[in-house]
Amino acid sequence: MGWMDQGTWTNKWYKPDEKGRFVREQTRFRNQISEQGPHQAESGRYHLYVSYACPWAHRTLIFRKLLGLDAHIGISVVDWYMGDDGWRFKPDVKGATEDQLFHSDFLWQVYKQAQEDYSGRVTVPVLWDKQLKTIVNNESREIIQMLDLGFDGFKSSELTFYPEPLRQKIDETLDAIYNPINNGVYRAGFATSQAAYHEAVTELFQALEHWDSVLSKQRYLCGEVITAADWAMFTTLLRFDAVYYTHFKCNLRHVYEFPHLWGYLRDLYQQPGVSETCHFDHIKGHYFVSHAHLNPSGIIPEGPLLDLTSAHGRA
Ligand SMILES: N[C@@H](CCC(=O)N[C@@H](CS)C(=O)NCC(=O)O)C(=O)O
Repeated sequence: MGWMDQGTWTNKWYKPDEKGRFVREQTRFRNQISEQGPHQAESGRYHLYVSYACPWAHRTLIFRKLLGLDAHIGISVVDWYMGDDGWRFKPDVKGATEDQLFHSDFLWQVYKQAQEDYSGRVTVPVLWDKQLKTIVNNESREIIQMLDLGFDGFKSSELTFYPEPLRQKIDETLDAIYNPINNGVYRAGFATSQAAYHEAVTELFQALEHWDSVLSKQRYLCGEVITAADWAMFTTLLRFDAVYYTHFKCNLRHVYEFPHLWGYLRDLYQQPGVSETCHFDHIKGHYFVSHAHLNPSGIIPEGPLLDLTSAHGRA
């Protein structure tokens, strides 16, 4: 864990605010794939750097897979362990790959290729442009939208997770779930004061109650079709009972104790192609071993025993 200071890797943990709250830094590469701009959609031109452990990167893997972009956008998968050097490449780890483009040892070296004097965190996902030799974007919410709306000629079907009539609602829902839920589990887990933890956990479970009740009346977050908001919710819920409940102390209720969220999670998990993007060995290994200050023994719990393939009854 660390960050880059003017192109040099420094090993530092996140700095909390004065109240002990976890503050997530804004991502720095925010360009777009578009017909007019420098980054145009082309087969084979873009590459994704991901971790199978990371909920933000997982969003991009789901979009790549479900939209049928695998043949057009390559991936490199980092090792699940993130230590003093940050994300690293270790192809001998099951599921991980080498850096397919530069054979780097560490992800920070890829950031340095994009910008020699880069300052900021070194995070996944990263969307890399092989032609212009730079990072297009490292913000998952923007990457998934680009994969969906920017690669129309390359998608294997008409499928979209941004249907035109729902776009405003999707954006509002993504906004609404980000702070209390997607980032909320990290705000709870990385809080350094009781008050900051309490605030995060309270907001998290209030939001989960709210969406559980929404899902009592409709199948998905924005209505009857799956949208980007559902995939953003999914990658957090998938990790919840296995990791966040214990490791981040989000333990007021498991997801399986919410009557609607639990079926909803299984409904999404059972969509064709999704389970292939879910790697619990990387997920559990990453959190329980990489955050030594939260789990000094590095022991990875064996449970919980969840059956995500059981009938969900949501149709
Ligand atoms: N806002 C970013 C967040 C990405 C992010 O924080 N990824 C984590 C992994 S789950 C990471 O790479 N952390 C490394 C670090 O912060 O040093 C996004 O949505 O893409």
